[in-house]
Amino acid sequence: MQENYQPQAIEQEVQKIWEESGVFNVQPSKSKEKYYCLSMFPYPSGKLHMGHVRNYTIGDVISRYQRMRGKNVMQPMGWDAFGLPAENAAMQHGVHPADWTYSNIDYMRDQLKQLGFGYDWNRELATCDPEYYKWEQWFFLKLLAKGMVYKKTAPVNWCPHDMTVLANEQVINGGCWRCDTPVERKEIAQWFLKITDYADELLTSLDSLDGWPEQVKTMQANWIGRSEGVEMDFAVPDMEQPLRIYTTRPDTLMGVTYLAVAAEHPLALKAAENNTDIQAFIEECKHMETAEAAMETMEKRGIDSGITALHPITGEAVPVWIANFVLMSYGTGAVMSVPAHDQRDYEFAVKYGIAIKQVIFAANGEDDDCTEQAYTVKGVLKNSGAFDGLTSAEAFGKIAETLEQDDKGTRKVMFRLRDWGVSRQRYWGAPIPVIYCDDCGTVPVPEKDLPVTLPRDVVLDGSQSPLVAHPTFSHVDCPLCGKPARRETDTFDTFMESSWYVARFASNQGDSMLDATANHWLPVDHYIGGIEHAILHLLYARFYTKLLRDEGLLSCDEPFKKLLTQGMVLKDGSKMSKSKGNTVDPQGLIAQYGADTVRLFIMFAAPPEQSLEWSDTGVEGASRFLKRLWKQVFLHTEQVQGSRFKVQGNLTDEQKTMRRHLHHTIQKVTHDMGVRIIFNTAIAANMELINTLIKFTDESNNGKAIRQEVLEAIVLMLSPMVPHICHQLWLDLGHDNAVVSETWLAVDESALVQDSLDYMIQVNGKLRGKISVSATATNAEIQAAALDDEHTQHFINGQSIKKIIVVPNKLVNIVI
Ligand code: OVH
Ligand code: ZN
Repeated sequence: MQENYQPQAIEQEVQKIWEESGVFNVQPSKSKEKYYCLSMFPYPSGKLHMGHVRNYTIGDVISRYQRMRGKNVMQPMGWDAFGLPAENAAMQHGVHPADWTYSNIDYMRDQLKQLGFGYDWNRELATCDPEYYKWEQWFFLKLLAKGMVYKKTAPVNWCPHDMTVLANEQVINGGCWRCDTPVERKEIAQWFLKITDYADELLTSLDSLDGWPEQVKTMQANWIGRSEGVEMDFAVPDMEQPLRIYTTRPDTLMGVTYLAVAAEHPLALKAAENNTDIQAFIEECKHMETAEAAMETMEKRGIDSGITALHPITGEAVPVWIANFVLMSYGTGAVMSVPAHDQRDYEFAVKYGIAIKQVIFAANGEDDDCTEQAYTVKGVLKNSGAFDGLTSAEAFGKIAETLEQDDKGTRKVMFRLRDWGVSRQRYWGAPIPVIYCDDCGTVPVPEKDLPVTLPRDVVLDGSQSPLVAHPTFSHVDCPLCGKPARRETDTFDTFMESSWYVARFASNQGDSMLDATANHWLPVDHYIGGIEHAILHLLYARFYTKLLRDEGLLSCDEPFKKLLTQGMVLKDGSKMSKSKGNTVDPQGLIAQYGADTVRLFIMFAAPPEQSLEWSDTGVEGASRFLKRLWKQVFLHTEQVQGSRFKVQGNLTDEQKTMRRHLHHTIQKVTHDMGVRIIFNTAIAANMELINTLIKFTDESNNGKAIRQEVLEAIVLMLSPMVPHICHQLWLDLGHDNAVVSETWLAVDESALVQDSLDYMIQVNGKLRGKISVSATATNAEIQAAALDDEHTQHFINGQSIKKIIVVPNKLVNIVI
C-alpha cells in the first residue's frame, strides 16, 4: 500500500473501473427493490458551480447509501438545454446556441465524471435534442385535441425600440436590458395549458406528500390559492354588460364605496372615448411590466371613469375608477373596493378622497378603528341594513343567499392559479407544432411530420426571433389544403421540458414518449434541488404527471415521493456570484485536493437543507482528515502484513469499549444517513471513531482483529461520501471486490451491551470518588456500593446520612 494519500493517483483509476464495469447502469430488477434518486438536471451554462456540486453530491451520497442497502438504484443525469443564456452567448460571442450548448455539455459532463458521481450515463438526454422535444410536441398535440390547451391574448413585455418581446428577467427597472427604453405592455396571442383544470387535485394531493418539507407544500398551496367567495354583478346603466366582480369578503359588501377596473376593461375604453385625461392614463398603464411581483410594489394610481354602477343590494350609485393595479388578465378585470376593510383600497381612497365606510366592528371590544388604516379582521356587521348584528361568517351566507335569490350573484370557489402560458417569442426552444392557414385556421402539424426541428441557419441580433423571418421555417404549405400557410414561430417555455424529463429518464427512450418501464421506476423516491424551484417547476412537474396519467402514459399521481431542498452555498455570508466576484471554482479545488475532499467538505460543512458557508480552512480540514484515515489504514496494514486476525476468547474492557464505540457509531450513522438525511453528523461520528481508534494501541491479535473491524466499518460508512479513497482503502484492507457493491453494516447488538457502568460520587455536591458497578445493578445496590467506597467513607467520616440520590448512569449524590 502507498504510504501517502495521493488523490490524483487514484481518482481517475477508480472512475475508470466504475465506468468499465458499468456498476451504475441499471435495468428493472425482480429481486431488488427499486430506488429512483434524482437531482435536478442542470442548465448547461458553461461549467459547474458550487451549487451544482452540492446538489449532485447530496444526490450521489443518497444513491450510494441506498445501493449499499440493497436497492436497485437508478440515478440518471441530463441537460436542461434550451433557454435564453444560449441566445445571449450567441449574441455576445457570435457562437451558435447549439454549438455553445453542446460544448458546455461536454465540459460539464466531464466535470461530473471527475467528481465521481454514479450516474447511469446510458440514460443521458439533452432537451434540445429533437429526439426529446419531438415527444413534447407530440404530447402538446394530444392535449390540443383534448381541449387541454388553447390560445388567447396575454400581455408580454415589449421593447418598442428593439421591436422584441422581453422575458421578465430582461426588464431592468422597467426598461429594456439592452437599450433601456421603457418597456411597454403588449397584448399578443399565446398558447396556454389548462393547469387550472387540475387546481383542485394539485392542492388536495399535496396532503399525500409525506416526504415533502411542510414549507414547500405551503408555498404550493398559497400559489394555487383556493378561496371561497361570491361572484356578483353591479349593473351599469350606460352599458349592456354589468360589472362582474369576485370577493372573498361579501360580508363587507355594504361598505363598498367604489369599484375599480383595469385599463383595458371595456368600461375604461368606453369612458375614454370623449375624455383625453382618461386616454392619457390608459396609455400610461400600457408602460408597465407584466410581472405580478412588480404589481405589488408599484405606486397605486387611478382615475375616475365618470361612470357609476349600481350596488346590487342598495341600488345606490357607486363610482367606477380605472386603476393600474387591476389586471385584465386576472379574474374579471374589475374589483369591488372596501377602503374600511382592505388596506390597498384604503390607501387608494385616502389618496383620491373617496369615502370610507366602516361596516365591520370588533365583537370583543378590541380596537376596530379604521381612520388610520383598514380594519381587516372579521367581526360583527353594522351600518349594513338588514344584515346588522350578523357575524362576518353569518353575513357571508346571508348576503350570498340574498344575491342568489335576486339573480345578482353566486357563491363560487376560485383559485389564484392561472393557466400556464407556454409561448415564448424566442429561438432557442422547442417549436410549437402548429400551422396557421387562412382557410383552415389553426392546423396541428401531422404526427408524421414531427419533430418540427429548429433550423440552424439563423443569426441572433437581439431583435425579433429569427424564426419569424426564416424563409423555409415560417412559410409552409397547409397540411390540410396545401395552400401557402404560416408556421407558429413561438417556442415552448423551458419549464415544458423540465416537466417530464423525470419520466423520460425512467423509460427506454425508444420510439414512444414513454414506455411501461417508466411505471417501474416512478415515482422518484428522492428528488433533490434548490428551493428556487419550490413553486413553478415542482407544480408544473406535478401537473404534467397528472396529464400523462390521464393520457394513459403513466400510472402514478405524483412524481416525487420525497423532496430535499438544499440550501445555498454562500461566501462571506452572501450568495456566490460572478458579479460579486466571490465565487469558488470547483475545478481548481478538484485539481488541488481531489474530488473526495471537495465532496467531504460540502457534506461536512452543513446539513443539506441549510445554507453552507464556504471556508478554505474547512477544505483543508477535510483534506487532513482523509490523510489521517489513509495513514491509519497504512499503519494497520504494515502491522498485520496481510494476515487476517479473528477475535478469540474473551475481550478485555478496553477492547469491549472500542467495539461498543464502533457499533454505537454504526447505529448513529445508519440513522443519520437513512432516516434523518443529515450527513455532517454522520461524518463527525466517524471522525470521533478514528480518534478513539488512534488511542487504541492494543497490539494483541484480538486488538488487531478489532482494529481491522473498525477500519473496514469506517471505510464502508464513508464510502458514499468519499467513494474513491474508500475504494482504494477497501482493497488495501485485504478485499478483492469493489466497495461500491458492498452491503451496508449491521449493528452488533451484543457489542452495545455494557457490563459495568461508572458512577461519580459526590458528598454534599463535591466530587469525592468513583465506582464501577454492574450495568444491571439496582438503585439499592448502587447506593450500597457508593457507601462502601473507601474515599467516600473518609469524607462521610461517620456522620449520619440525610439523603442519597442516584442519577442513572451518572452519579450518586450523598447528603450529610
Ligand atoms: N435546470 C434547472 C436548474 O435549476 C432545474 C430544472 C429541474 C427546472 C444547483 C448556488 C446556486 C451558486 C453557488 C456558487 C456559484 C453560483 C441548484 C451559484 C439548483 C438545481 C440544480 C441545477 C442551485 C441552488 C442555488 N444555488 N446555490 N448555490 N438548473 O443548473 O440552475 O437549484 O437544483 O443544481 O441548477 S441549474
Ligand atoms: Zn389550409
